[in-house]
Amino acid sequence: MTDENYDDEEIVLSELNDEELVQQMHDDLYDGMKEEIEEGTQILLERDWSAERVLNEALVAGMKIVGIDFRDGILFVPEVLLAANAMKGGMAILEPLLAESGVEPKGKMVIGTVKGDIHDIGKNLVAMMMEGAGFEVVDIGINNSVEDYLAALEEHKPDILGMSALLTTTMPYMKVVIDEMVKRSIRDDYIVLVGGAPLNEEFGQAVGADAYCRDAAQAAQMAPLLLHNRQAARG
Ligand code: B1M
Repeated sequence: MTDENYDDEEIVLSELNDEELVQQMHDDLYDGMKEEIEEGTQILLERDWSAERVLNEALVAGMKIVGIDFRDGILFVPEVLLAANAMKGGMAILEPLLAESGVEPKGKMVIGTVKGDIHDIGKNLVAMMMEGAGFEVVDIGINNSVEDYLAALEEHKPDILGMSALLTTTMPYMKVVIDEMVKRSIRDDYIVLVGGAPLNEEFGQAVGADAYCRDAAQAAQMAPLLLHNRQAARG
């Protein structure tokens, strides 16, 4: 077979073994190929992969590669938007699986990305995993001001406030929100969880959050524990 023929050959995702398929999905995510990502996600699920495994090994790992080339100036905003859109295609298929819990809500969470920040993939994942852990989640979207957060707390009366930030320039805004809650004497009415790639434990403490969550799975593990401790402390 000549190279030319080889190039013309279409890749049939279902004929790839698991390892090749995951590799191909990383490439397809990089190229923003939403339909292929949806198909690959479906195939892995049909091969009895858990939703968490598909999410972590095929989608999140692929997005990491996109992030590195974005940082290094190899990919630009339009390409990254396409990659994000492809990732959302896969996530939409995983969502019902990650969110299924079928039990009484353990509590309620309001979650949103902070002002000046439009990254929402991580936040969406946290929302899905929290639903999967049995929480009712009110997602207030991106670019939220203090007023937006306070209005959502007032309206939905959640147990937990979750804030997400992906930029070093927007993460300090979390402190603005928490400081305002302190000023209004409502800080202790809520458990405040923060997360996002540039944050760390120290930052979470510095802004006055109850906890920093490294990823969505940790948020879903930590939330019931903190809620339980708070209920126990209040007798
Ligand atoms: Co943006 N971007 N971006 N971007 N982008 C980053 C964050 C960046 C690290 C890329 C890079 O340089 N390597 C960099 C930030 C650098 C910095 O601040 N130190 C960056 C930049 C610079 C920018 C712009 C400024 C670029 C520009 O315009 N020149 C611009 C800013 C726009 C704005 O917000 N005002 C911008 C724009 C964009 C797009 C619009 C193109 C797109 C976003 C699309 C969308 O979200 N709908 C985009 C993307 C996709 C990325 C990267 C490549 C991927 C982010 C992502 O979705 N990751 C990102 C590179 C990276 O992070 N490695 C990058 C996958 C997701 C599953 O992970 O979001 O970390 P993550 O969420 C995790 C945890 O962090 C945690 O759980 C999640 C799941 O386990 N978590 C929480 C997150 N939120 C939580 C909340 C919680 C708990 C846990 O609450 C309880």
